[in-house]
Amino acid sequence: MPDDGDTAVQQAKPELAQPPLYKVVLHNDDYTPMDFVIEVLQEFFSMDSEKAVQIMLAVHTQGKATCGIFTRDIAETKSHQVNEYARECEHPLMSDIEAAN
Ligand code: NFA
Repeated sequence: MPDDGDTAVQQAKPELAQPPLYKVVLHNDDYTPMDFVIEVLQEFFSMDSEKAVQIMLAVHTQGKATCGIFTRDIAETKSHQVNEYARECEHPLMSDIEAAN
């Protein structure tokens, strides 16, 4: 490329690095109704009812399960939205995020 006098000319990289990914993790509790958890998984994570039941039961029996894997901003936003919606509906359901790798 021609020299424009700028000493900080960047070379194009062949590809950008992949951004770090985060899991949204849903936690079990003794009070949130199963149907409410299924509704949350369908609405916030676009699961069909079969997948939502499967993940709800994994949380119920194993204590926690991953609902989805996203970039950090999207994972944080989804987790906040789930926690806020559960609180509005007066259920103790909680999610948080964990580094995926
Ligand atoms: N453990 C809850 C119950 O028995 C159901 C539940 C599942 C809650 C998954 C939170 C997450 N009603």
